[in-house]
Amino acid sequence: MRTSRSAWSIAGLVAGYAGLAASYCLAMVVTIHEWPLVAVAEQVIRLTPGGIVERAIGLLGHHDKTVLQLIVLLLVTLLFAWAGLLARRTWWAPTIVFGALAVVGGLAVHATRGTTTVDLLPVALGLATWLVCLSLLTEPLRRHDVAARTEEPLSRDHTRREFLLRGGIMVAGSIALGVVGRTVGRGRRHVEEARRLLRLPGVSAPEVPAGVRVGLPGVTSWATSATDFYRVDTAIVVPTVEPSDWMLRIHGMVDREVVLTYSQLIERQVTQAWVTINCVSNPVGGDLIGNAWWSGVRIADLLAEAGVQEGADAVLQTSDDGWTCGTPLAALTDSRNAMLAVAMNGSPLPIEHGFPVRTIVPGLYGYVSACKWVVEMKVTRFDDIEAFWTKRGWSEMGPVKTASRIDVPEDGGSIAASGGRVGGVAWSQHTGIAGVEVSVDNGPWQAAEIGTVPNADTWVQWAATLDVEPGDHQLQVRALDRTGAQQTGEVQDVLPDGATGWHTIQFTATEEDDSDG
Ligand SMILES: Nc1nc2c(c(=O)[nH]1)N[C@H]1C(S)=C(S)[C@@H](COP(=O)(O)O)O[C@H]1N2
Ligand SMILES: [Mo]
Repeated sequence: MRTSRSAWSIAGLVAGYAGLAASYCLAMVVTIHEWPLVAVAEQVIRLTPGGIVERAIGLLGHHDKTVLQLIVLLLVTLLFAWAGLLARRTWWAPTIVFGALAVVGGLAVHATRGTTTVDLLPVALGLATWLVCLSLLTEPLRRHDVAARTEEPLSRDHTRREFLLRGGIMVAGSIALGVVGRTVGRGRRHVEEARRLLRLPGVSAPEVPAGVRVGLPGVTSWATSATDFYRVDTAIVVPTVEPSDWMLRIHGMVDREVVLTYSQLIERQVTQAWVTINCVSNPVGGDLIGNAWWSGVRIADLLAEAGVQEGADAVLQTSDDGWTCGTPLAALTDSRNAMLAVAMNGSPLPIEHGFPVRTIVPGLYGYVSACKWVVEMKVTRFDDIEAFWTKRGWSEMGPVKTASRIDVPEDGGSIAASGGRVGGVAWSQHTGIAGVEVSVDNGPWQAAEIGTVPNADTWVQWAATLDVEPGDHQLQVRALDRTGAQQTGEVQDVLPDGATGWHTIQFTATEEDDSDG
């Protein structure tokens, strides 16, 4: 007996819903926005003549959107079944149906909110899931039909079982993805809403100080926007913490435990500063570094209220997601601006950067200090603790190492041989940068100009003018910190406590001024 039409349409349906579930789940995990199906429904409302929409709303009351989504869902359900049927004869016909559905979804997403690559990912994943699932499901059906023609009963039973097994796994997987997406999406939407409604007293918008820029196009912006800020964490799904649920507990080797709610925290005196933070796993010349205007509450004051006991030298910070880091107590109690930050660049922290509260400590790498979604600080001794990364071989102390980077020209780029400009950034947080030098082809070091910065906790921009022979050259950069120490040229990898070495690039000097700066 040959396969029935219904088996093929079921294959189309199961594959179709698996694709919807995958795209829904991804949309919920990577963005806070609605998923492609809802975007389609919204576009239908937009494109339908006003009169019809009004009559529909009159008829259906405020259920109109739900009804519309159900209609769209019913429509795609029919298309899924049809795609399955088409798969009986050709592989390309269902591919076109699914492809066309993905294009409609992509266009709707685009029209609803403009597009970044991230917004289109759920559509792409949905399409890939459709095609993979459909081919996995139709493959046993095809074999079944071959077996039916050759009257091989054993193999027919086998293909039936395989079809049911694969279909069953896909249905279960789709349900699981739907549940995950729903849970993640609901949490995120709530928190995003709470974040949008927050008003933070004492938090001001960033004003980029005069003089920080060297005015060379291509050099990384001195102030980093939240969207351009690097992100490093172990969270696959970003923790979503409601400000109203957030609490910080300061305990351990203290005289009095301190417990703070979010509203108690933001009532306190706000401290604000430009601080550059970077990642210990940033390789020489890498871009895991950013500079922002942070607003928050000084940790030193909170620790003083708790009363730190004799013998403590560390604070074990714990994130809402269980991640931990051990921070030298001295860096949290000395005069530097170590803070529980609530805002980045004048707005509540983005969820990815630790909303509602994260730690910022000038001068230390992120992995020992910059705890995002921080909920607990335990005053303790380094001898008694192990934190997430120190367990994995990274150094206990994480002072930032003086470093510098060439942004212009990029490696392999070109500049004018006569008067060509080169530039980049240099940092040595909490010590400060006193100067930057460049060297061409291992020649003498030549001083670069540097921007003037408001404090020792940020990076500086630098630029220099070169006069070299036309042709291929090598360029190196090194920084001098404010204690007079030279950035080391000794090459070391990022493990265990940060990379060292001078950033080195190759470039071509050209006769005419066709620099790409
Ligand atoms: N909860 C949590 N906080 C964390 C991390 C993490 O994995 N989980 N990573 C740290 C590391 S290694 C760095 S470099 C900084 C990066 O901060 P950003 O993502 O805001 O740039 O966050 C730190 N805080
Ligand atoms: Mo990091």
